[in-house]
Amino acid sequence: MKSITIKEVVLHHINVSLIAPFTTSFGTMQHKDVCLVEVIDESGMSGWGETVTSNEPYYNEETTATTVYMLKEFLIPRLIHKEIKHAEDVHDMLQFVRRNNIAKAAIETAIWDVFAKKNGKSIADLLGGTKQEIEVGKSIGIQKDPAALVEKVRQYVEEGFRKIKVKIKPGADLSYIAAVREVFPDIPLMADANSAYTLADIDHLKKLDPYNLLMIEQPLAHDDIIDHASLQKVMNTPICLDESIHSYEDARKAIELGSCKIINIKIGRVGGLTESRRIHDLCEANNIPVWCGGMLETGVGRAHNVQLTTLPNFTIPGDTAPSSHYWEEDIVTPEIEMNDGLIHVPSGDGIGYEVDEEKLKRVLVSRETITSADTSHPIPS
Ligand code: OSB
Ligand code: MG
Repeated sequence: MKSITIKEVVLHHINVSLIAPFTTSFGTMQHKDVCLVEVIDESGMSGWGETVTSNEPYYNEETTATTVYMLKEFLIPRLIHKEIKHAEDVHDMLQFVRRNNIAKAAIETAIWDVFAKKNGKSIADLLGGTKQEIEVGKSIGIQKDPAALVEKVRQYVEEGFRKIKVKIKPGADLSYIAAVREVFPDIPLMADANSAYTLADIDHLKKLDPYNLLMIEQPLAHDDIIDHASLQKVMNTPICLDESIHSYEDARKAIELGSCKIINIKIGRVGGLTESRRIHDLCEANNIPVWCGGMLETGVGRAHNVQLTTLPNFTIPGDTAPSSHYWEEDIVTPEIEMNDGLIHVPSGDGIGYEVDEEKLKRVLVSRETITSADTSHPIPS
């Protein structure tokens, strides 16, 4: 394998608007600032990553602004001008900084892209991915009433999505799920609570069991794995963890405790592709199916999700819906497209999609280029 050395990093600050607001139990998202991280190696080759945050720290503790700060003050200074033998090594090189996983993943994934391109392979090939196409599900935000949700579900089922995920919160749960199940008794259906409940809601949550959901995602606190184990003992519906899993170690403990039967892997939340694959492999060895979650990414983050999902234990359709479900125009060419509920994995090197300079310009706020390791902080070597 050919190693790489980063010559410079370009931070492309963009501002993008979703085609429609997306509501979860923690709030509504529509406009967001995103930082696209372009690493350029000594031969002039580029790799791309994305900070999959939003402007507010409501999903986890990071915001776009904190990821940019961490990148500039700590993460880029640690990596720039150093020989990187394999993209796999970057995760450990960044462990001197605690947490801040979305910031770490933005540059780690960009390095996977440039490393794969340098070696003439796709990221999927380098990871050991086996699929030519991946199954896609649709995550639907909280709607104004159950009837509105049923109409959305109808539209997405007709479009061919292989799984429907419905956001829920107290006051918008049982009646919504019941309404969908009445019209669609057999579709693969799940609910995502984004930590909106506590153990005091056990009896209420158990009322979801008769609806034959594929799973309920993150019903309890964002930092919990103990109460989820208690809940899983009394609920038939499989629990899937999202917010609680930041690392291989978190996954190992959750599996050991019986806190979940399924894990949602998000590249950003776990700090990159290397850790995503480790969690995938651990889950595979423990008969825990995984699927790839989404963070309303632009084409760059979405492309990385497609590459990761080619690994064999991603047996449940992910949240990687096509570009047109989020943006009037995505920033990559071709856009990410779905046919019959499947995304065809691109054959090109790296992330397999090109960032389109003309499209990028239309959402660009500013660009900054970092060429040195200068920082006022002591950085380990
Ligand atoms: O919990 O999976 C989540 C979006 C933003 C933050 C958290 C989540 C989500 C989604 C959307 O469910 C998934 C997508 O379509 O990208
Ligand atoms: Mg979730």
